[in-house]
This record gives sequence, C-alpha cells and structure tokens, in this order.
Amino acid sequence: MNHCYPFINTPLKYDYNALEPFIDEKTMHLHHDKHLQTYIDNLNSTLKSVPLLQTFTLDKLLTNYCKLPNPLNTSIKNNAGGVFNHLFFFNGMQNPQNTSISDYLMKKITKQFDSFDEFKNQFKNAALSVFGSGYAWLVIDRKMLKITTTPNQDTPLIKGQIPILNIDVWEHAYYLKHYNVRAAYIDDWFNVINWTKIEKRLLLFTKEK
Ligand code: MN3
Repeated sequence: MNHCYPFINTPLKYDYNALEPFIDEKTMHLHHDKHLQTYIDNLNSTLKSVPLLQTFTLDKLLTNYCKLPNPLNTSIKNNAGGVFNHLFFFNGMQNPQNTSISDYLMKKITKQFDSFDEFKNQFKNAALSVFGSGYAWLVIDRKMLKITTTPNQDTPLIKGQIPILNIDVWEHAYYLKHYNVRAAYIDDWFNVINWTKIEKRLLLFTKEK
C-alpha cells in the first residue's frame, strides 16, 4: 500500500491458502481482491476531486474526516476506514505453523487481563457482541491495553486509541466456511494471529522491551 492517493491494492504478505484450514482460500481471494479493492476504488474516486486531501495518509484522513463537509466526511470515514481496517486485519494474520507468542507479549496481556484465556474469552465476547457488521479490537487507550469494538468501517483512531489487533466480523469474512456461526470463525481466527506483528505494533508505542 502506498501512503497516499492514489491508493493501490498490494498483494497479501502470505499465500491465499496460507491460513487454511482456519480461514479458507476462497474467502481470502474474495476478501482481499474484491472487498478491499472496492474500498480502495471508492476512496480513490472520492479523493479524485479533492486535491487538498490527496497528500493525506490513511491515518491522517481517518483522524480528520469529521472536519470535512457532508457527504465527503462519510465517504472518507467509510472508505478510508475500509482500507485501513482490512490492511490491519490481513497484516495481523499469518500461517498457523508460525504463530507463537513471546514472553514479553504474554506478560503484557496477562497483566491486563489476568490470564491469556481470560483475554481470549473477553476478546471473543466483544467480537460476538458486534451487532451487524464491524470489528473487535485490542487497542492502547491511555497507556492501557483495552478491548473495544467498532461498527461498520469505523476505526478506533478517531477516539485517540492506538490499534494493536483486530478481527473483521462482517459476514463476508467468514460466511463461506463458517456460515452464520461467528463464534466458530473467531475460534479459528485465534490460530492464525501473527503475534510477532502484534508485538511490533505494541512496541512502537511502548518504550520498554
Ligand atoms: Mn472485510
């Protein structure tokens, strides 16, 4: 992904079938090549006639859209959000053979949530609680790890939260394999989290190691 307009869809950092058997190849093709592409196309088409915003990064668009007039603000929120959220989601996953969590990250999580199982439990419940479409997130909020959710393509950036991990719970993320059973998809997704990447995101905002 380039940093500003015109945005382009870069390849996944892993093969489409790399997340099997937890997330299927066909879903990854559709999700990356069709769903994400549509958000990119719509964002570019929105920015085409607004030169002032063409040098803005996704982060900058997503923390400033509320200053813009209607309906530009809504289009930026939805489409820049759709691009940001999908890239963040795709980049937070990897082949299930490679996933392991470092002592450092485990300590951070257990310090905040008492145990890793309790973290998983709370995160899953948050993801299940999203009514309709949206995301569950692990964020840094006032220097604390916190689980939160956003509807549609909203991002935590607008609330000043720093995202660390997200799961897309729009039905298109799981319907082909898990049908309507979001809980089974969430359980499977826990097997493909790229904890190395998640730790890197966390370290960017914390001084200690
Ligand atoms: Mn999606």
